[in-house]
Amino acid sequence: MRAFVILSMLGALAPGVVTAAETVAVEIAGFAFDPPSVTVKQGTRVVFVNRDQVPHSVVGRLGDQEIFRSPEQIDTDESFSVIAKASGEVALVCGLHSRITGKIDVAD
Ligand SMILES: [Cu+2]
Repeated sequence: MRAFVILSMLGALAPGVVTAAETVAVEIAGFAFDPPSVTVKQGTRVVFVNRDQVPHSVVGRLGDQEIFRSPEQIDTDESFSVIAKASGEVALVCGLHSRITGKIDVAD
């Protein structure tokens, strides 16, 4: 089961209608997720925004399963969104810089 729905890529809406109850922003700035850890309710849209002058990407894993992956490069001031559809602790990592890590806790 996919725990997240990829809502948009680089600002373009994905096919299908997906509604989010709330939106939480996570920036990638100074080679770190900011905030590094967020707790959200199911149905929340999480928007990742790259504030660095180099590209980043975002990969989400639940346990050893990859549940979402952004385009290979999110450029400066571009964003990528997912909607949390299931509960659990999602580990985040930049696909280009493995030292950039974070977490989304999706509460029931
Ligand atoms: Cu990166």
